[in-house]
Amino acid sequence: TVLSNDLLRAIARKEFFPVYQPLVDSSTQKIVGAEALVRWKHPTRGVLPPAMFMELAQTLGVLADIDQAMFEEAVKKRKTWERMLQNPPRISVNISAERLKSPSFLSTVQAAGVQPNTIIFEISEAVTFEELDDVSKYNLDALEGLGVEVEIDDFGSGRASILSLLEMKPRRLKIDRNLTAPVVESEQARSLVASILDIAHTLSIEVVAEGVETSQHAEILREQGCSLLQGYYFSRPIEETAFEELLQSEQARS
Ligand code: G
Ligand code: G
Ligand code: NA
Ligand code: MN
Repeated sequence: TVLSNDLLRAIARKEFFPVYQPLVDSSTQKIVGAEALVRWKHPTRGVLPPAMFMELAQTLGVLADIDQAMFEEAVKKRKTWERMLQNPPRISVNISAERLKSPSFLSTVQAAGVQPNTIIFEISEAVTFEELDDVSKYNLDALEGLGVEVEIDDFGSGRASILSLLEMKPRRLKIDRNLTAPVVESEQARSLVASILDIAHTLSIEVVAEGVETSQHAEILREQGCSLLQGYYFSRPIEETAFEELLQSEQARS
């Protein structure tokens, strides 16, 4: 198809770019992180979200290349923010199973020279530990030594969550927004979130709540023990200049 041909050329043409969504500390509500989410600036169709091209990218075998490009951009951006800001946020990038198992993965991460605690990989729970091959498991283990933290994304949406926590020992998990959305109305949803926090804290894993859309969500999830919050209540994913203005105005106030 036309879109396939466009997608195959898009990497070399540098048509992918990140938008950033803030992660805030639940007690101070200050920005401590930024999730980079890919967008495709298509030459004629405008800016396309991942839903429009990720599956095709996977089929065409270029998903790992997109992830790689986003990682390199994140490393560069973090260095810019270090020069620009007193408290630069960490940047998290999403990583596909394809990239995690790629033979060149570790050497590209190593070559990027990442300072500890600055860049995070988010691995969707949909890519459960059981599905990972030996290369991927080896790569995950090696990341810690390279200063890159790992988080499980969309926690509670997939399979074998608890076992994957034990085996992966991620630094953080992000509770899927389908679990956090109902906490305002539903006692049962709050109990579920409390159980996840219990398990996570037993394993010294920090918990991020996704999908925080209202002040009530923020308050309940903070009170329950989520140390980081992310969602439309704080900001939608926005372009880098807008994000940098947000950071600068926040840090100017403090
Ligand atoms: O930003 P948006 O809601 O459109 O993202 C949709 C989905 O695409 C999310 O689940 C997100 O994790 C995924 N995604 C966004 N950016 C990337 C990326 O750079 N690499 C991979 N593998 N997935 C991404
Ligand atoms: O799978 P992942 O968690 O990476 O998906 C991230 C996507 O979720 C982002 O692209 C963003 O558009 C969407 N998102 C972020 N915050 C919220 C929110 O508060 N509510 C809803 N419905 N979607 C959100
Ligand atoms: Na994510
Ligand atoms: Mn997520």
